[in-house]
Amino acid sequence: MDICCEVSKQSSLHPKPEGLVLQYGTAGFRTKAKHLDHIMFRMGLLATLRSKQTKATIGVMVTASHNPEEDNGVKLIDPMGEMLKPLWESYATQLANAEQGDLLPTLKDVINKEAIDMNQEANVFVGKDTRSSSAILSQAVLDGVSALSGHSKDYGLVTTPQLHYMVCCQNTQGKYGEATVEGYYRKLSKAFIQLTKNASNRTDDQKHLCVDGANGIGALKVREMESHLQRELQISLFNDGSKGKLNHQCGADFVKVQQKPPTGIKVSPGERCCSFDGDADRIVYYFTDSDGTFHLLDGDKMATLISTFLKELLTQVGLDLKIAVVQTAYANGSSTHYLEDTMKVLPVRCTKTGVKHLHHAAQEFDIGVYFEANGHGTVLFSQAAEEKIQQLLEDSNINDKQKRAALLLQNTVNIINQTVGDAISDMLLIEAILAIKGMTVQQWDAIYRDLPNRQLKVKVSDRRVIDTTDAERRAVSPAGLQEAIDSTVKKYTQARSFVRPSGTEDVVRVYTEADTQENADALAHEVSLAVF
Ligand code: 16G
Ligand code: ZN
Repeated sequence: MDICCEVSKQSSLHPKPEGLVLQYGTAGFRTKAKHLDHIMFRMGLLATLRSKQTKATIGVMVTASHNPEEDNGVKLIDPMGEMLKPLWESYATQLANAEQGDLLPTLKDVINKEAIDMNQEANVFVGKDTRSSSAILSQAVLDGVSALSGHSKDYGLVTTPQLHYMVCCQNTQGKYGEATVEGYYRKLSKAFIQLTKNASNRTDDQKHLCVDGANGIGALKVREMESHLQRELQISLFNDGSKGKLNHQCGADFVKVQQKPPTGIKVSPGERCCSFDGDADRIVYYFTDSDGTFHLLDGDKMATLISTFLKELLTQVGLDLKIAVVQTAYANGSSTHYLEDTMKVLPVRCTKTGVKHLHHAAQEFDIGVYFEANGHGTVLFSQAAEEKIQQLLEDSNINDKQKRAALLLQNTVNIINQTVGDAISDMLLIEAILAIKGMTVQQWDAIYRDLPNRQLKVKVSDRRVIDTTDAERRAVSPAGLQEAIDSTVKKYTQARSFVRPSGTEDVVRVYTEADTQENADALAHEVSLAVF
């Protein structure tokens, strides 16, 4: 059957509600699940075109991450496991918003613009999170792929980073690993076991970790992974989805925003805990001390621990590799200060919010450690860096200390999911580093003290009137806003503030930090008034 016929026939089973307009944003498409059936079908079509054009496997993940259970969303994954190229994001938006009768012409427009050979084979990997709407929505993606005669592989329930990993493995002919969930567990757990062999006399207490699975896919996958870890990590899993609702009063976003432990977790003072978000691409650590004070170890603290560890190993092996940390404006001022002045992991880069910006900036270095404060992050190693580490291991002239450090570096490369931030991979890396350094979570927390901070949302009639520059740290419009912020900030000590329009919600976000929580709160209040 001719393609036009098949697309028309199939798309009528996934009709677009007239007038509904959605945009492919930083998190792909995301809204109430009931509005997404046509979007899913069309993203199946688009992924097939992208696969034909790149002659590579493309991924489609059905998830709304930390959003409520009633929401859903979809994101496309490019050949190396990275986020979709911006030009194709705009095709995604055009295709999503074409009224039913305009779908074929819009599709043909993309085919012509990109000169796509429709005889080229297409392969699409599909994955989904645990939302009740995900099964039917991922079927709509599969229908879209088959309408253009593409081949699909349905991975079923996987975390977002697992699907990114599969796509990368497939397109590198297995060089990155085996494109199966079992292969993923084997690669990461093998590296974890090798790393923890370098930690002496760990007690059961040190091996123990409480994990809040956000009642989502991460909980399922941690359970599957556990048997591979040979009891080197002993996990108490909470919010495993058996009782509670996805992301409700739990998960990484809740913990980070509320600055308190999730519900559904029972822990003793001082115990090391972490929370995943709903699709397990974010993680934050925390503990509560004996007087009940809550301590959050967010993306900045993870970036600091990881970059310090890597820098020490590089010094030990004597490799001259350029390492940098990439952050966003949300990074706590104390972390930037510590990295730049104490650690001298130079340079520290600041980019706009959104994974693709950080990922891109991190690619410019031999080793780029990137984290958003919200807990999304990973480490990128350039090909040259990986080759140098390998050469070192083959060098018979290095001494035992260098050999040990080189092996640690190699296993660190293997434990990391370089395609995207990955809660499971980040958790294993952090656990391994703490074990090797013989460090408690309290000692890790004490590396530097976070400046008290506050985030607020402000509803305005049109958030697009705010335009920013300097990695979103300064507002260029409306006129006078930045001056108002500057003069308010001057009234406080150790203060900093910025405002930016959200990329995922119809609000303006306000961020402040200052010497005390009261001051950070008061400053946030004053700056919000200036935004109106
Ligand atoms: C998206 C981004 C996340 C960012 C957040 C900011 C990706 C995959 N996700 O969820 O990195 O922190 O948006 O949201 O890029 P905001 O613009 O509403 O503050
Ligand atoms: Zn997520």
